[in-house]
Amino acid sequence: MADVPDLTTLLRDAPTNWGKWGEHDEVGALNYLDAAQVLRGVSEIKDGKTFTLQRLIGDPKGDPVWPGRSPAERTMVLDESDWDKGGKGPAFPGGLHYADDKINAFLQGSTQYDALGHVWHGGKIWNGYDARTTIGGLDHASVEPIAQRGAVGRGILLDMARYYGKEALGAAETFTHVDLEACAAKQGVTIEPRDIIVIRTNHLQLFFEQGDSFYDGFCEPGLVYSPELVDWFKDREIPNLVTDTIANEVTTDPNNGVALVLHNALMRNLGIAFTEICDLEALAADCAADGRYSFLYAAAPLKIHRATGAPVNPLAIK
Ligand code: UVW
Repeated sequence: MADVPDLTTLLRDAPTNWGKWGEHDEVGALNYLDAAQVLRGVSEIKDGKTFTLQRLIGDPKGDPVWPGRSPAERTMVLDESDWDKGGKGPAFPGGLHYADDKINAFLQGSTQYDALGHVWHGGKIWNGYDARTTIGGLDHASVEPIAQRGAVGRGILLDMARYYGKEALGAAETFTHVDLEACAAKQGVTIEPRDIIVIRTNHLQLFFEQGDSFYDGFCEPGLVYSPELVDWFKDREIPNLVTDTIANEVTTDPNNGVALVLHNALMRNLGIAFTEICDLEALAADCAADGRYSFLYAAAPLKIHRATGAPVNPLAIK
């Protein structure tokens, strides 16, 4: 596309929440999730059905990751073979044996929370911190404060794949806040202020079906930027956007050719937490079966000092 604008130009007039929670804030819109929101989420629990939303790390069928990242590698460090003759197994009184392993993983390479300082443009990250404070590790708005705080509230599933009558949304398909509202209406549920928005596309099913060709012309489906969409998220005080795609939004905006506009307009500017690569299949099947699309959502990523993101296994409890 000719004349792709830079993000600074595109988002020149876009609103921010910088300073709203003080000059030292590092968790942004998660501040909306106060005790009243936790109790509102708890009130959605009716029968105790529990769903874990993390995608398996080390899936024998493969781990979908953003192009340029690689899936986690798990290495066995100790197992029973280490106590074979000449092995390195340590000798403990009483004959204890044990298994140990480690992983080498992109912190953004599985179901994960992005730190608010994970993306930026124009030299400023969330809350106006200087982007140079990311060098060597995030001095501000790392994932650590999000991990310390956690995200608990009323979650609402918007099953966009079912709404469009598709098994999975295809590459580059887009939808808007108006479509989210229409999906909610069809599901018989209302999107309330401060809801944690959980969007199902089932797009990653195509990763498992297509293999390497999944990455040809990589462009995930998802929400697409407009000033009205940004206002919608801001006015409803949405704290957290959770999806089952790798990057939570259409990868390249078809209207302007810019990559990951909403990472900037929603996360960098409004402080909305992004949770990516969730597995929403069991939850979605249950919601379709019982017609209840709201639940308690509870998640806390791993506490990792100065990190850009961290793995998480969110819970949805109905
Ligand atoms: C990028 O921002 C590049 O990736 P993600 O937020 O999906 O981890």
